[in-house]
Amino acid sequence: MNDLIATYLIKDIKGSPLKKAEDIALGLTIGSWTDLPELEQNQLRKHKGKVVSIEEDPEHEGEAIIKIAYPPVNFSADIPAMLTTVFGKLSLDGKVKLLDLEFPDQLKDIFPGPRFGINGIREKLGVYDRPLLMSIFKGVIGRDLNFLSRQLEAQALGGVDIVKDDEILFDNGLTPFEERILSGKRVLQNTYEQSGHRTLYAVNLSGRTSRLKEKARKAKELGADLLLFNVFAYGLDTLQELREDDEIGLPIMAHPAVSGALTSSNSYGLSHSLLLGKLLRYAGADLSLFPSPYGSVALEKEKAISIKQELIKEDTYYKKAFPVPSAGIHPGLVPLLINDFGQDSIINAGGGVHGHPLGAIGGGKAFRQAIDVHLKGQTLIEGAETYPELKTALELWGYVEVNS
Ligand code: 1AE
Repeated sequence: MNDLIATYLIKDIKGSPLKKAEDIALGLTIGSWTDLPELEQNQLRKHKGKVVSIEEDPEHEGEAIIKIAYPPVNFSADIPAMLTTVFGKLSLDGKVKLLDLEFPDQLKDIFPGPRFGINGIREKLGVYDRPLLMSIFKGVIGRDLNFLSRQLEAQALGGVDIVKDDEILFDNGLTPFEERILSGKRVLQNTYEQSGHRTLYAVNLSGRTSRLKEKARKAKELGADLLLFNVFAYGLDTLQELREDDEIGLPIMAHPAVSGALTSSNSYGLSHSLLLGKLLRYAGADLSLFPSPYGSVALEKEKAISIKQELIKEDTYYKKAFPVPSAGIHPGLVPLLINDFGQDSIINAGGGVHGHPLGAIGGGKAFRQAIDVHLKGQTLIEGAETYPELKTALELWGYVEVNS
């Protein structure tokens, strides 16, 4: 099959699901079919959308999963054209959720996928045998570079592998983009010399779309490690443009800000696995952040796992992207995170690092201890007997043990 196949969950179907499916297949391609004279049918046949399957839900009347095949000849080879074809007007037409898109090989070829992927990021850090640890600057709006530098230093000395900007920190007079990169490099070189531990900094690439490439290239020139990018405030095609630019050539961390408006409903929008998993990976994100099932902005476990699966499934076309289950994470959740998301994931925390009674150094250490303890096959409580930072964290936030 050379077509792009879209799978929809449709609710409240009035009348026959087959009729609904045919209306979509025709409505989003050639408009009408049976009324056309034979000559026109012959001319338009290759453009006609086709109903692939209809699965009615016996428990919910008027609900069905419908697959429609769209011929690639109808659209240009870019995400905006594809999304507009399969879910343009249709996204406005009642309870329709786009669950998945299956791309034929000829379309997969046009997506770049991650430039670095899981292995490339691990190589930058020299860490291969454990999940990575990431932390987030917190409370940095209205603060100056000195404040940011002190926070960065503490996080790095705690043993964090990557420190990311808060997604709400944009270019500003107190901590301008270029200065953040330069001071971040100085701080992280110093901590590396002190501790021998390498920490990378992800700077928030923000501002008008027309200036993003120029800013990202400047970031590369100044020695930035990674870019944080609020993809869904801009669009997936913008991510793809950044990924494909060889003068930028930096790993890209996709933040899920704004995506909740597109994914959260069970009746409208796009599925989590499609948006935060498959499309982010195809368009070139090296890391995808999404809410974990356990923290402050919790996502149902099945949905969070479905994102992970799309990011790391074997695919000869694309490198794997790091799943980063986030929000409200603390050291007591580490066994659960590793159990559900595997070693090839990133444990990411803001409050869970900075809120530690011993500060961000203690917070980072507690996370690293929790990871080591769990990978050694010990329980967190056993580990807490050896590590005071971990003990303090478990007392403050609690913990969940799993059988490893
Ligand atoms: C799902 C994104 C999480 C995020 O960006 C963030 O800032 C989390 O902060 P904490 O760990 O909840 O404090």
